[in-house]
Amino acid sequence: MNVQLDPQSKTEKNADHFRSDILNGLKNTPKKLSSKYFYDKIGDHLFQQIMDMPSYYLTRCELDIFKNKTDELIDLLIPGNESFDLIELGAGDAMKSTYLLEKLISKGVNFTYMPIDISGNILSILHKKLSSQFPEIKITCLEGDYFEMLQKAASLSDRRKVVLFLGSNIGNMTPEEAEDFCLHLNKNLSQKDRVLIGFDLKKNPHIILNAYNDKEGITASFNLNLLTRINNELGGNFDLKQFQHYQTYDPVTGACRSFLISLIRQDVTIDNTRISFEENELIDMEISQKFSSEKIRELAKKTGFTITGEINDSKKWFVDTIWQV
Ligand code: AVJ
Repeated sequence: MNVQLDPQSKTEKNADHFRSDILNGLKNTPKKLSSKYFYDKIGDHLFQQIMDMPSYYLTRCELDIFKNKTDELIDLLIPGNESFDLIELGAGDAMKSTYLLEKLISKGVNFTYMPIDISGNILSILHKKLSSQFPEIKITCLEGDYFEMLQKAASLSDRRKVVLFLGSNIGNMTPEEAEDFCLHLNKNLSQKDRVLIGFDLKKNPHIILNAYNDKEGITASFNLNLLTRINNELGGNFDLKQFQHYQTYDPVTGACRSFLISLIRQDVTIDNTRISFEENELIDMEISQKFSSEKIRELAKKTGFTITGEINDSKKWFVDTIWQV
């Protein structure tokens, strides 16, 4: 078993990135914070609670695919029995991919599982869970940004790659960012590699808005926790009571967005930097883009990929698509 340990310099580099991203984002108009920073220990826990909410259908839909259509997935992703690396971008707790791992291990397929995540906390939980559930699994955890760690994964072996990008994580990118991401991915893969991308589909707008606008306020806490994180890690003094979560869904564009509203005119300091908020000024926090099949096909085509397979959940609310260069 092989764990990529986090050298001290890297933790410091991550902290520097965090600080400069946050300060730069707050200089934007509208002010902007990146949702990739939601996932510290408390954020990981809040996201687990979100996945448990009856209204947050995404995880259950994709779980339906991974539980009930595992053989189809394997046929599309893993032709033959050549050894390969199974790289998962934003693996989190890997709840869905565990069904795939289980099947592959029981078939005696030779692969190394490489989960990539920005949260070192969730990776250490995952590593512990998988090595006790599957003592024979080969696993290399990679903590950091997608591309940096994808490059790291590529430098560790020259085997065929199967890349998983589940949960509609791609929806956290704007359509332009998603296009850049896919182009970049395309340049870094070869013909024999496969990518599985999960997309949340457009559906009745009420269902979508309800998934992100829960009355319990878990999604609100998930957003507000980033302010707490800034207070704790960057010496900020955000007063959480003076910020309110606001969720929107635009059924025309498919953009589901979350914001924090400053309830009063106020100054916040982060270390030595002062940031002024007008009353009702917004912080753009997160996009969770929803897709039509046309948009998915368009994205693949524009970025040089061919879609070789599509698997829906039984409600057809979600789709896992298989891409190749
Ligand atoms: C983990 C990116 C798939 O956008 O649906 C859940 C994160 N944000 N509720 C999503 C999230 C608010 C989630 N992803």
